[in-house]
Amino acid sequence: MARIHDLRSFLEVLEEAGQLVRIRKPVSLEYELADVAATLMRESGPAPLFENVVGSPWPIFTSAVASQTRAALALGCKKHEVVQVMQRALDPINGIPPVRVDDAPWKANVRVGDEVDVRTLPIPVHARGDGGPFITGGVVVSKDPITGRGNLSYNRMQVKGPRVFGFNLNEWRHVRQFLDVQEARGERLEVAVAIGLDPAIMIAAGARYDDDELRIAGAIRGEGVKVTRGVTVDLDIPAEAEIVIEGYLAPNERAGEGPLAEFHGYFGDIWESPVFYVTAVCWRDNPIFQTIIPGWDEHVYLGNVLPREPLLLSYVQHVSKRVAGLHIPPYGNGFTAIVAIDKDNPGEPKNVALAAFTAHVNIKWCIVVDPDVNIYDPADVMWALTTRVDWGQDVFLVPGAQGHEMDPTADMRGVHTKIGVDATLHKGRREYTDRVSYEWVDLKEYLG
Ligand SMILES: Cc1cc2nc3c(=O)[nH]c(=O)nc-3n(C[C@H](O)[C@H](O)[C@H](O)COP(=O)(O)O)c2cc1C
Ligand SMILES: [Mn+2]
Repeated sequence: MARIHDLRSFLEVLEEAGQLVRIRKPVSLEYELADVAATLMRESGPAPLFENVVGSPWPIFTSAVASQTRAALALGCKKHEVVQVMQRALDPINGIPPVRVDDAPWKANVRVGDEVDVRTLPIPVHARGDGGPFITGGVVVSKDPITGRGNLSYNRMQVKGPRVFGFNLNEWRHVRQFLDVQEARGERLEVAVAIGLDPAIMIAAGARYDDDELRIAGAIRGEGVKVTRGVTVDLDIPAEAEIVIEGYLAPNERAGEGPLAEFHGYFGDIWESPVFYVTAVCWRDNPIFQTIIPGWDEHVYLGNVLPREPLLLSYVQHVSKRVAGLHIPPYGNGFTAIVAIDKDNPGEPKNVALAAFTAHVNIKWCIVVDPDVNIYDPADVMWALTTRVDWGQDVFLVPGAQGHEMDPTADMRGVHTKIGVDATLHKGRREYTDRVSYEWVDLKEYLG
C-alpha cells in the first residue's frame, strides 16, 4: 500500500515533516477557524488540525495542499519536481483506474432518510462575506449517465435545510453536462460528496480531464484508488474517505446560493444553482472533517496551480528547450506565471511569455527570470523585477486579449491586457553582474 492512502496517513507524513500543528484551544466554526488557518497560510506556517471546535464532535483539518512544501509532501517528491510529477499524472496514458472493494471504513456509521440532519455536521462559516456555512473541501463523485464513467469535481455546497444544499455548478463542467442529460429525461443526477481524503484525490478533483479523475489519483499513488458502492446511490466512492454524503441533484430545480469567497480573492454573486437533496450521511469511527478556506491559498493551489502548471510547461518548452522551472504562484490567484530559463538568445524570454499566454486564458502576467532566481520565493522574484528589468525595453503589453471572465480587471467578456516581462539579466548593461548569495541551510538543524 502506498505510504499515503487516506487523510490519516497524510497527517502522519505532515507531522513528521513539521507541517502539522494541532490546535487545542477551542475555536468557533464561525470565522475563527478560518481566520486561524488563513493567518497560518500567509505566515507560511504548518497545516492546522483543530482538535477542539466548539459544538463539533469531530476535529477539523484544513490547508492540506496550500503550499509548495505540502504539495511536494502530498506527491512524494521535491518542491521543484511537483510540476513534472503532475505532468506525468495528468497524462491519460499513465492513468490507473480505481479498484472496487466491498467494504469501507465509512460504512461503520450510516444515517439515512429522516435520521439525517446536515446542520449537525461541523460545516464552517469561513469568510465574513460568505452567505453562511459551506462545504468547500468535499470532493463530488458523479457518473456520466451515458457512458457510465466516473467523475470528480469540487462544487461548493451551502446548507439550506436538514437534508438540502445549494450546489454551485458552472456552465462548462462535466457535472453540468451530466445534469443536462438527466434534466432532458426528467431524471435525477446522483452525487456523493467525499470529505477527508488522501490529497492525491483532492489534487485529482481539481483537474480538467476527459476521463475519471480517480485515474489521476491512481497515477500519483502508483496503484488504483479503492472505491466502494454507495449506500443509497449507484456510485463508486473512495473507500477511505472520512465522511460521505449521498444524494441527488433534482432535475430542473434552481435556488439562490452564495455568496462565497472566490478563487480571485473577491466575493462572488448569489447564483441560481441546482439543489442537492441528501439521502445518506456516513462516517468512519472518529472521523476528521476537512475544509478548504475559500478564496485563499489552498483553493488556488488545487484549482489553478497544480492542474495548470503542466500545461504551461509543455507550451513554454515548445518554444524554448532551456526552461529550468515554472510556477503559477498562489498569491497571483492563477493569473500570474513565473518561468525560469537559461536563455541563449535575447528574444527567448519574450517568446516564452507569449507561449504561457496561449497555454491558458487565465494567464495575464508572465515573468521570465534566470535560473538563479527562486521562483517559489516572491521576494526573489521581486528582486529580479527590480534589478533586472528596464521597463521601457523589457516589458510588452498584449491589449484586447482574452482572459478569464472573472478576472477583476477584465471586461464582462473577459477581455483584458496581458503583460510579459523579461526579468532576465541583460549582461552588458552594467559591469557588475555577480549576485550575492548564501548557502541555504535546513533551519531545523540550528533552531531548538
Ligand atoms: C476548492 C475548489 C472549489 C471549487 N468550487 C467550484 C464550484 O463551486 N463550482 C464549480 O462549478 N467549480 C468549482 N471549482 C472548479 C471545478 O471543481 C474544477 O474545475 C473541476 O475540474 C471540475 O470538474 P469537471 O472537469 O469534472 O467538471 C472549484 C475548484 C476548487 C479547487
Ligand atoms: Mn471531469
